[in-house]
Amino acid sequence: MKLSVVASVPENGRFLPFEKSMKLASRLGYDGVELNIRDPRRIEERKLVKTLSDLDLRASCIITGQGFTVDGLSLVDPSARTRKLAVQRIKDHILLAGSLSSIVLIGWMRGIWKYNRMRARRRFLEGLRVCAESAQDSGVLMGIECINRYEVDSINTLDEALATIREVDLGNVGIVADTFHMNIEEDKPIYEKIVICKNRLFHVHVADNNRKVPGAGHLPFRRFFDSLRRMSYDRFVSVEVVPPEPSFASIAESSMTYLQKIV
Ligand code: LER
Ligand code: MN
Repeated sequence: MKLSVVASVPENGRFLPFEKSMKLASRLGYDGVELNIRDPRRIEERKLVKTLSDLDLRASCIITGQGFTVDGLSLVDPSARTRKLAVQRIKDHILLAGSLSSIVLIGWMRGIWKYNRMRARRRFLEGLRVCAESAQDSGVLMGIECINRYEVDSINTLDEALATIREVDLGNVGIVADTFHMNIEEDKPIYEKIVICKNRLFHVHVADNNRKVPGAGHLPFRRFFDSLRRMSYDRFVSVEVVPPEPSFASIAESSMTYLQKIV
């Protein structure tokens, strides 16, 4: 099992504070960082790749959700042009993920389904399949994140995610589980439920029940990590605190202090 922590990648010109954060993550003993990126074409890719490799940090995963929350791009948008732009944005993330050997997370870019659930599901699967086929060509894995119902109105649970990836039927599409969302949505404790993902668990986000750092609330992380070990899970577990306050440094430090005792 490897540990990473989420950081936002700045768009052109504000790289220095990010570099400082990366140095801290490396010093604290993280194996990698998870990258929150709005538009991969607007970041300094060469600098990013070099910084990570100089610090011996891996990029665990790319979070793509700002494509929807900032730019309004979703795979189920009523406009075919917007759906096409959403697919293109995800393909841009896939290209970057190819050079970083990271996975690509599909969260908020699934959009909102409530206006016509059947049509939305069809459009989502169509878009996802196109992206996943291009990801396959670049050797990139894609993970559908289960997100709680107060944020999105589809694929809230691991069972729903498993049904979805079965339908897509491509080996490079799996699940991203997030302990904060699981604690809201799942019918069993997080340590019991996680095992249903088996080898389709591609990535894990950890935050406590209050979405603060692990250990700041009451989620049973020891038992959760026991389950991951029993599953022989050897991919990344990534700290994702929302909002990322008081600072990257504080989140990275206190999470590592807690996690190194139980991982
Ligand atoms: C969304 O709530 C979430 O958990 C993030 O990983 C962004 O997709
Ligand atoms: Mn998450």
